[in-house]
Amino acid sequence: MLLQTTDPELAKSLNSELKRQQEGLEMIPSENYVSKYVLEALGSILTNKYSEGFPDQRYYGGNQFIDEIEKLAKERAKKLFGVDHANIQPYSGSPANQAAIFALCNPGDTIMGMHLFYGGHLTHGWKVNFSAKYYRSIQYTTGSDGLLDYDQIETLVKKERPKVLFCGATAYPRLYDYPRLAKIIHEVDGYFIADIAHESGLIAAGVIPSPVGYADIITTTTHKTLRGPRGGMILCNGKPSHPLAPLKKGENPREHLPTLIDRAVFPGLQGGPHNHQTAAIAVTLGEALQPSFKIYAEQILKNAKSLADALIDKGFELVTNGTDNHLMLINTTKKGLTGKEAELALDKAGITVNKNTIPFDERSPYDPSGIRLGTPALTTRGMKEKEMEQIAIWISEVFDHSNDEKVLAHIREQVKATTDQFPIYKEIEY
Ligand code: DSN
Repeated sequence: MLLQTTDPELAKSLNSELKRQQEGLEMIPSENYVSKYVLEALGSILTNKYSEGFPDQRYYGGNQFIDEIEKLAKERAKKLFGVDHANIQPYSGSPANQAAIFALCNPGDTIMGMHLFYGGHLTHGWKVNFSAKYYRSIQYTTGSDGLLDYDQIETLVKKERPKVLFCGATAYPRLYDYPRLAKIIHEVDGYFIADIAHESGLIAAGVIPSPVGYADIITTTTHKTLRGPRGGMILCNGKPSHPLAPLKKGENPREHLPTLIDRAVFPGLQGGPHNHQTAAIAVTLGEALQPSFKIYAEQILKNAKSLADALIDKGFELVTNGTDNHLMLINTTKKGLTGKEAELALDKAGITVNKNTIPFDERSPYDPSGIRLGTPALTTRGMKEKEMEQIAIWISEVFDHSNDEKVLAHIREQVKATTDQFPIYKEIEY
Protein backbone atom coordinates (compact mmCIF):
# COMPACT_ATOMS: atom_id res chain seq x y z
CA MET A 1 0.00 0.00 0.00
CA LEU A 2 1.35 3.42 -0.89
CA LEU A 3 1.62 6.31 1.56
CA GLN A 4 -0.40 8.46 -0.84
CA THR A 5 -3.52 6.42 -0.12
CA THR A 6 -3.38 7.24 3.61
CA ASP A 7 -1.49 10.52 3.75
CA PRO A 8 -1.57 12.23 0.35
CA GLU A 9 -0.37 15.53 1.80
CA LEU A 10 2.93 14.03 2.99
CA ALA A 11 3.26 11.66 0.02
CA LYS A 12 3.10 14.64 -2.34
CA SER A 13 6.24 16.14 -0.76
CA LEU A 14 8.06 12.80 -0.75
CA ASN A 15 7.26 12.19 -4.41
CA SER A 16 8.40 15.72 -5.30
CA GLU A 17 11.70 15.17 -3.46
CA LEU A 18 12.08 11.80 -5.21
CA LYS A 19 11.63 13.54 -8.58
CA ARG A 20 14.15 16.23 -7.59
CA GLN A 21 16.72 13.57 -6.68
CA GLN A 22 16.03 11.67 -9.91
CA GLU A 23 16.03 14.58 -12.35
CA GLY A 24 18.78 16.84 -11.00
CA LEU A 25 22.54 16.67 -10.80
CA GLU A 26 23.25 16.15 -7.08
CA MET A 27 26.65 17.74 -6.58
CA ILE A 28 26.72 18.52 -2.85
CA PRO A 29 29.84 16.53 -1.92
CA SER A 30 28.44 15.29 1.39
CA GLU A 31 25.37 13.68 -0.22
CA ASN A 32 24.85 10.39 -1.99
CA TYR A 33 22.20 7.86 -3.08
CA VAL A 34 21.91 4.81 -0.81
CA SER A 35 21.02 1.39 -2.19
CA LYS A 36 17.49 0.00 -1.97
CA TYR A 37 18.79 -2.50 0.59
CA VAL A 38 19.98 0.34 2.86
CA LEU A 39 16.52 1.91 2.45
CA GLU A 40 14.88 -1.42 3.27
CA ALA A 41 16.82 -1.74 6.54
CA LEU A 42 16.15 1.91 7.41
CA GLY A 43 12.42 1.46 6.92
CA SER A 44 12.32 -1.75 8.96
CA ILE A 45 10.57 -2.73 12.19
CA LEU A 46 13.86 -2.31 14.06
CA THR A 47 12.82 1.28 14.76
CA ASN A 48 10.36 -0.13 17.32
CA LYS A 49 12.97 -1.41 19.78
CA TYR A 50 14.73 0.17 22.77
CA SER A 51 18.27 -1.14 23.37
CA GLU A 52 20.17 1.20 25.71
CA GLY A 53 23.62 -0.24 26.32
CA PHE A 54 25.76 -2.43 24.10
CA PRO A 55 25.47 -5.99 22.77
CA ASP A 56 25.11 -8.45 25.67
CA GLN A 57 24.91 -5.49 28.10
CA ARG A 58 21.48 -3.94 27.61
CA TYR A 59 19.08 -2.22 29.96
CA TYR A 60 16.04 -3.71 28.16
CA GLY A 61 14.91 -7.25 27.46
CA GLY A 62 14.20 -8.72 24.06
CA ASN A 63 17.44 -7.61 22.46
CA GLN A 64 18.82 -10.94 21.23
CA PHE A 65 18.31 -10.07 17.54
CA ILE A 66 19.32 -6.44 17.97
CA ASP A 67 22.55 -7.75 19.52
CA GLU A 68 23.17 -9.89 16.44
CA ILE A 69 22.66 -6.87 14.18
CA GLU A 70 24.86 -4.50 16.18
CA LYS A 71 27.63 -7.11 16.48
CA LEU A 72 27.51 -7.64 12.71
CA ALA A 73 27.77 -3.91 12.04
CA LYS A 74 30.70 -3.59 14.46
CA GLU A 75 32.56 -6.58 12.99
CA ARG A 76 32.12 -5.21 9.47
CA ALA A 77 33.31 -1.74 10.51
CA LYS A 78 36.41 -3.23 12.17
CA LYS A 79 37.22 -5.33 9.12
CA LEU A 80 36.61 -2.53 6.64
CA PHE A 81 38.80 0.04 8.39
CA GLY A 82 41.30 -2.37 10.02
CA VAL A 83 40.70 -1.30 13.62
CA ASP A 84 40.14 -3.16 16.91
CA HIS A 85 37.06 -1.28 18.06
CA ALA A 86 34.04 0.37 16.47
CA ASN A 87 31.17 2.18 18.13
CA ILE A 88 28.38 2.47 15.57
CA GLN A 89 25.78 4.12 17.82
CA PRO A 90 26.44 7.87 17.27
CA TYR A 91 23.33 9.35 15.71
CA SER A 92 25.44 11.25 13.18
CA GLY A 93 28.81 12.96 12.66
CA SER A 94 28.36 15.85 15.08
CA PRO A 95 27.30 13.55 17.95
CA ALA A 96 30.30 11.31 17.11
CA ASN A 97 32.65 14.28 17.50
CA GLN A 98 30.88 15.38 20.65
CA ALA A 99 31.38 11.89 22.11
CA ALA A 100 35.04 11.75 21.07
CA ILE A 101 35.76 15.05 22.84
CA PHE A 102 33.65 14.06 25.84
CA ALA A 103 35.64 10.81 26.08
CA LEU A 104 38.98 12.60 26.31
CA CYS A 105 38.45 16.07 27.78
CA ASN A 106 37.20 17.76 30.89
CA PRO A 107 35.32 21.07 30.54
CA GLY A 108 37.82 23.85 29.97
CA ASP A 109 40.47 21.62 28.36
CA THR A 110 42.01 22.95 25.16
CA ILE A 111 40.98 21.52 21.82
CA MET A 112 42.29 22.55 18.41
CA GLY A 113 40.76 22.20 14.96
CA MET A 114 40.54 23.82 11.56
CA HIS A 115 38.72 27.17 11.37
CA LEU A 116 35.21 26.81 9.91
CA PHE A 117 35.72 29.50 7.28
CA TYR A 118 38.83 27.72 5.96
CA GLY A 119 37.00 24.42 5.51
CA GLY A 120 36.79 23.04 9.07
CA HIS A 121 33.74 21.76 10.93
CA LEU A 122 31.54 23.37 13.60
CA THR A 123 32.31 20.60 16.09
CA HIS A 124 36.07 21.12 15.82
CA GLY A 125 35.90 24.23 18.00
CA TRP A 126 33.78 26.84 16.19
CA LYS A 127 32.82 29.64 18.57
CA VAL A 128 29.04 29.11 18.67
CA ASN A 129 29.33 25.32 18.97
CA PHE A 130 29.49 23.23 22.19
CA SER A 131 33.09 22.46 21.25
CA ALA A 132 34.09 26.06 21.95
CA LYS A 133 31.53 26.82 24.65
CA TYR A 134 32.56 24.01 26.98
CA TYR A 135 36.20 23.67 25.93
CA ARG A 136 38.92 26.19 25.21
CA SER A 137 39.16 26.28 21.43
CA ILE A 138 42.17 27.19 19.31
CA GLN A 139 41.67 27.23 15.55
CA TYR A 140 44.21 26.81 12.77
CA THR A 141 43.79 28.06 9.22
CA THR A 142 45.21 27.27 5.82
CA GLY A 143 48.02 29.17 4.14
CA SER A 144 47.23 31.70 1.41
CA ASP A 145 47.43 28.84 -1.12
CA GLY A 146 44.47 27.14 0.61
CA LEU A 147 46.67 24.26 1.79
CA LEU A 148 47.09 23.23 5.42
CA ASP A 149 50.10 24.94 6.91
CA TYR A 150 51.69 22.19 9.03
CA ASP A 151 54.36 24.55 10.40
CA GLN A 152 51.60 26.86 11.67
CA ILE A 153 49.83 23.88 13.27
CA GLU A 154 53.07 22.73 14.93
CA THR A 155 53.82 26.19 16.31
CA LEU A 156 50.27 26.54 17.67
CA VAL A 157 50.31 23.07 19.23
CA LYS A 158 53.64 23.75 20.96
CA LYS A 159 52.33 27.07 22.30
CA GLU A 160 48.80 26.03 23.33
CA ARG A 161 49.43 22.34 24.21
CA PRO A 162 45.89 21.16 23.31
CA LYS A 163 44.57 17.95 24.74
CA VAL A 164 42.97 17.16 21.38
CA LEU A 165 44.00 18.00 17.84
CA PHE A 166 41.34 17.50 15.16
CA CYS A 167 42.01 17.07 11.50
CA GLY A 168 39.29 16.74 8.93
CA ALA A 169 37.08 19.22 7.16
CA THR A 170 33.91 19.78 5.22
CA ALA A 171 35.56 21.75 2.45
CA TYR A 172 39.19 20.75 2.02
CA PRO A 173 40.02 19.36 -1.42
CA ARG A 174 43.37 17.81 -0.53
CA LEU A 175 44.78 14.92 1.53
CA TYR A 176 46.11 15.09 5.10
CA ASP A 177 49.61 14.32 6.35
CA TYR A 178 48.43 12.01 9.14
CA PRO A 179 51.94 10.92 10.27
CA ARG A 180 53.01 14.54 10.71
CA LEU A 181 49.87 15.56 12.59
CA ALA A 182 50.22 12.54 14.91
CA LYS A 183 53.84 13.44 15.64
CA ILE A 184 52.97 17.08 16.33
CA ILE A 185 50.23 16.35 18.87
CA HIS A 186 51.88 13.33 20.49
CA GLU A 187 54.94 15.45 21.28
CA VAL A 188 52.78 17.42 23.71
CA ASP A 189 51.05 14.24 24.94
CA GLY A 190 47.73 15.20 23.33
CA TYR A 191 45.27 13.04 21.40
CA PHE A 192 44.84 13.05 17.64
CA ILE A 193 41.26 12.76 16.34
CA ALA A 194 40.90 12.29 12.59
CA ASP A 195 37.39 13.18 11.43
CA ILE A 196 37.08 11.34 8.13
CA ALA A 197 33.36 12.06 7.65
CA HIS A 198 33.86 13.19 4.08
CA GLU A 199 36.48 10.72 2.94
CA SER A 200 35.52 7.53 4.82
CA GLY A 201 34.31 5.74 1.68
CA LEU A 202 37.52 6.60 -0.15
CA ILE A 203 39.59 5.46 2.86
CA ALA A 204 37.58 2.24 3.27
CA ALA A 205 38.18 1.45 -0.39
CA GLY A 206 41.91 2.10 0.02
CA VAL A 207 42.06 4.73 -2.72
CA ILE A 208 43.42 7.46 -0.41
CA PRO A 209 45.59 7.09 2.74
CA SER A 210 44.04 6.05 6.05
CA PRO A 211 44.69 7.65 9.46
CA VAL A 212 44.60 4.20 11.13
CA GLY A 213 47.84 3.73 13.04
CA TYR A 214 48.29 7.51 13.43
CA ALA A 215 45.06 8.88 14.89
CA ASP A 216 44.09 7.89 18.43
CA ILE A 217 40.42 8.17 17.51
CA ILE A 218 38.69 8.28 14.13
CA THR A 219 35.20 9.71 13.74
CA THR A 220 33.03 9.55 10.67
CA THR A 221 29.57 9.90 9.27
CA THR A 222 28.16 6.96 7.34
CA HIS A 223 26.20 8.84 4.69
CA LYS A 224 28.75 10.65 2.56
CA THR A 225 31.29 8.80 0.39
CA LEU A 226 30.58 5.66 2.45
CA ARG A 227 27.06 5.75 0.90
CA GLY A 228 25.02 4.64 3.87
CA PRO A 229 22.19 5.99 6.01
CA ARG A 230 22.66 9.16 8.03
CA GLY A 231 24.70 8.01 11.01
CA GLY A 232 28.07 8.10 12.72
CA MET A 233 30.85 5.81 13.89
CA ILE A 234 33.84 6.11 16.19
CA LEU A 235 36.82 3.86 15.54
CA CYS A 236 40.01 3.19 17.50
CA ASN A 237 42.46 0.53 18.49
CA GLY A 238 42.56 -1.32 21.82
CA LYS A 239 40.08 -3.64 23.50
CA PRO A 240 37.12 -2.41 25.57
CA SER A 241 37.35 -3.55 29.17
CA HIS A 242 33.75 -3.15 30.25
CA PRO A 243 32.00 -0.39 28.31
CA LEU A 244 29.58 0.42 31.08
CA ALA A 245 32.09 0.50 33.97
CA PRO A 246 34.21 3.59 34.69
CA LEU A 247 38.01 3.41 34.55
CA LYS A 248 39.65 2.38 37.79
CA LYS A 249 41.81 4.89 39.65
CA GLY A 250 45.29 5.14 38.15
CA GLU A 251 44.37 3.50 34.82
CA ASN A 252 45.97 5.23 31.82
CA PRO A 253 43.14 6.61 29.60
CA ARG A 254 45.29 6.12 26.50
CA GLU A 255 45.14 2.36 27.09
CA HIS A 256 41.35 2.37 27.46
CA LEU A 257 40.10 4.41 24.53
CA PRO A 258 37.39 1.90 23.51
CA THR A 259 35.89 2.01 27.00
CA LEU A 260 36.06 5.80 27.17
CA ILE A 261 34.40 6.12 23.77
CA ASP A 262 31.62 3.67 24.55
CA ARG A 263 30.89 5.35 27.88
CA ALA A 264 30.88 8.77 26.25
CA VAL A 265 28.29 7.67 23.69
CA PHE A 266 26.19 5.86 26.29
CA PRO A 267 25.42 6.75 29.04
CA GLY A 268 27.41 9.97 28.49
CA LEU A 269 25.43 11.57 25.69
CA GLN A 270 22.86 9.44 23.94
CA GLY A 271 19.89 7.26 24.80
CA GLY A 272 18.84 4.18 22.91
CA PRO A 273 20.64 3.43 19.66
CA HIS A 274 18.62 3.77 16.46
CA ASN A 275 18.49 0.10 15.56
CA HIS A 276 17.05 0.58 12.07
CA GLN A 277 20.01 2.89 11.41
CA THR A 278 22.43 0.28 12.84
CA ALA A 279 21.02 -2.33 10.46
CA ALA A 280 21.30 0.06 7.53
CA ILE A 281 24.92 0.78 8.52
CA ALA A 282 25.54 -3.00 8.55
CA VAL A 283 24.17 -3.19 5.00
CA THR A 284 26.35 -0.23 3.97
CA LEU A 285 29.50 -1.75 5.43
CA GLY A 286 28.70 -5.07 3.75
CA GLU A 287 28.42 -3.23 0.43
CA ALA A 288 31.66 -1.32 1.05
CA LEU A 289 33.47 -4.63 1.64
CA GLN A 290 32.62 -5.77 -1.91
CA PRO A 291 35.24 -5.34 -4.68
CA SER A 292 32.78 -3.20 -6.65
CA PHE A 293 33.01 -0.49 -3.95
CA LYS A 294 36.69 0.04 -4.71
CA ILE A 295 35.82 0.57 -8.37
CA TYR A 296 33.17 3.08 -7.29
CA ALA A 297 35.64 4.96 -5.07
CA GLU A 298 38.27 5.05 -7.82
CA GLN A 299 35.68 6.51 -10.19
CA ILE A 300 34.72 9.21 -7.66
CA LEU A 301 38.35 10.38 -7.75
CA LYS A 302 38.64 10.16 -11.54
CA ASN A 303 35.39 12.11 -11.93
CA ALA A 304 36.51 14.78 -9.47
CA LYS A 305 39.81 15.27 -11.30
CA SER A 306 38.09 15.37 -14.65
CA LEU A 307 35.51 17.91 -13.44
CA ALA A 308 38.18 20.07 -11.79
CA ASP A 309 40.33 20.06 -14.94
CA ALA A 310 37.35 20.90 -17.15
CA LEU A 311 36.31 23.77 -14.86
CA ILE A 312 39.86 25.17 -14.84
CA ASP A 313 39.87 24.95 -18.66
CA LYS A 314 36.70 27.06 -18.63
CA GLY A 315 38.47 29.75 -16.61
CA PHE A 316 37.20 28.90 -13.11
CA GLU A 317 39.50 29.50 -10.15
CA LEU A 318 39.58 26.49 -7.83
CA VAL A 319 40.90 26.67 -4.26
CA THR A 320 44.32 24.90 -4.28
CA ASN A 321 43.95 24.69 -8.08
CA GLY A 322 42.28 21.32 -8.05
CA THR A 323 41.47 18.30 -5.93
CA ASP A 324 42.91 15.06 -4.55
CA ASN A 325 39.59 13.79 -3.24
CA HIS A 326 35.89 13.91 -4.11
CA LEU A 327 35.27 17.67 -3.81
CA MET A 328 36.35 21.06 -5.03
CA LEU A 329 35.73 24.70 -4.18
CA ILE A 330 35.20 27.37 -6.82
CA ASN A 331 35.93 31.01 -6.09
CA THR A 332 32.75 32.27 -7.76
CA THR A 333 33.53 35.96 -7.31
CA LYS A 334 36.27 35.61 -9.93
CA LYS A 335 33.44 34.85 -12.36
CA GLY A 336 31.23 37.70 -11.19
CA LEU A 337 28.81 35.87 -8.86
CA THR A 338 28.66 35.47 -5.10
CA GLY A 339 28.35 31.92 -3.77
CA LYS A 340 24.66 32.47 -3.02
CA GLU A 341 23.94 33.80 -6.50
CA ALA A 342 25.81 30.89 -8.06
CA GLU A 343 23.95 28.32 -5.92
CA LEU A 344 20.60 29.82 -6.92
CA ALA A 345 21.36 30.05 -10.64
CA LEU A 346 22.74 26.48 -10.74
CA ASP A 347 19.66 25.26 -8.86
CA LYS A 348 17.44 26.74 -11.56
CA ALA A 349 19.45 24.74 -14.10
CA GLY A 350 18.92 21.49 -12.13
CA ILE A 351 22.45 21.46 -10.66
CA THR A 352 22.51 21.27 -6.84
CA VAL A 353 25.61 22.62 -5.06
CA ASN A 354 26.13 24.59 -1.86
CA LYS A 355 27.51 28.03 -1.26
CA ASN A 356 30.67 27.91 0.84
CA THR A 357 33.30 30.21 2.29
CA ILE A 358 36.76 29.99 0.78
CA PRO A 359 40.05 30.56 2.66
CA PHE A 360 40.48 34.25 3.64
CA ASP A 361 36.90 34.96 2.56
CA GLU A 362 35.89 38.57 3.09
CA ARG A 363 32.20 37.81 2.68
CA SER A 364 29.80 36.24 5.19
CA PRO A 365 28.91 32.51 5.27
CA TYR A 366 25.33 33.50 4.31
CA ASP A 367 26.61 34.87 1.02
CA PRO A 368 30.21 33.74 0.72
CA SER A 369 32.67 33.88 -2.17
CA GLY A 370 32.48 30.29 -3.26
CA ILE A 371 30.58 27.11 -3.95
CA ARG A 372 31.50 23.55 -3.01
CA LEU A 373 30.80 20.67 -5.34
CA GLY A 374 31.65 17.00 -5.56
CA THR A 375 31.20 13.76 -7.44
CA PRO A 376 30.06 10.94 -5.06
CA ALA A 377 26.35 11.03 -5.94
CA LEU A 378 26.88 11.45 -9.69
CA THR A 379 29.31 8.52 -9.61
CA THR A 380 26.71 6.34 -7.86
CA ARG A 381 24.45 6.98 -10.87
CA GLY A 382 27.16 5.62 -13.16
CA MET A 383 28.38 8.91 -14.60
CA LYS A 384 31.98 9.08 -15.79
CA GLU A 385 34.54 11.54 -17.14
CA LYS A 386 32.52 12.30 -20.31
CA GLU A 387 29.55 13.47 -18.23
CA MET A 388 31.86 15.54 -15.98
CA GLU A 389 33.13 17.45 -19.01
CA GLN A 390 29.56 18.17 -20.11
CA ILE A 391 28.64 19.29 -16.59
CA ALA A 392 31.55 21.76 -16.59
CA ILE A 393 30.17 23.21 -19.83
CA TRP A 394 26.71 23.64 -18.24
CA ILE A 395 28.17 25.21 -15.11
CA SER A 396 30.07 27.66 -17.26
CA GLU A 397 26.93 28.51 -19.25
CA VAL A 398 25.01 29.09 -16.03
CA PHE A 399 27.64 31.59 -14.87
CA ASP A 400 27.53 33.36 -18.23
CA HIS A 401 23.71 33.56 -18.25
CA SER A 402 22.82 33.56 -14.56
CA ASN A 403 19.96 36.04 -15.02
CA ASP A 404 18.55 34.52 -18.19
CA GLU A 405 15.68 32.27 -17.08
CA LYS A 406 15.28 30.87 -20.61
CA VAL A 407 18.89 29.70 -20.81
CA LEU A 408 18.72 28.21 -17.31
CA ALA A 409 15.48 26.37 -18.19
CA HIS A 410 17.07 25.05 -21.37
CA ILE A 411 20.07 23.72 -19.43
CA ARG A 412 17.67 22.12 -16.96
CA GLU A 413 16.03 20.23 -19.85
CA GLN A 414 19.43 18.98 -21.01
CA VAL A 415 20.31 17.98 -17.45
CA LYS A 416 17.09 15.98 -17.23
CA ALA A 417 17.80 14.25 -20.54
CA THR A 418 21.18 13.19 -19.14
CA THR A 419 19.91 12.08 -15.74
CA ASP A 420 17.22 10.02 -17.53
CA GLN A 421 20.09 8.02 -19.00
CA PHE A 422 21.41 7.31 -15.48
CA PRO A 423 18.19 6.38 -13.69
CA ILE A 424 17.96 6.08 -9.92
CA TYR A 425 15.17 4.69 -7.68
CA LYS A 426 12.97 3.72 -10.66
CA GLU A 427 10.97 1.29 -8.51
CA ILE A 428 10.16 3.81 -5.75
CA GLU A 429 6.83 5.58 -5.33
CA TYR A 430 5.18 6.87 -2.13
N1 DSN B 1 26.99 19.09 6.68
C1 DSN B 1 28.21 18.37 6.39
C2 DSN B 1 28.73 18.71 5.05
O1 DSN B 1 27.95 19.07 4.20
O2 DSN B 1 29.92 18.61 4.82
C3 DSN B 1 29.21 18.59 7.45
O3 DSN B 1 28.65 18.33 8.67
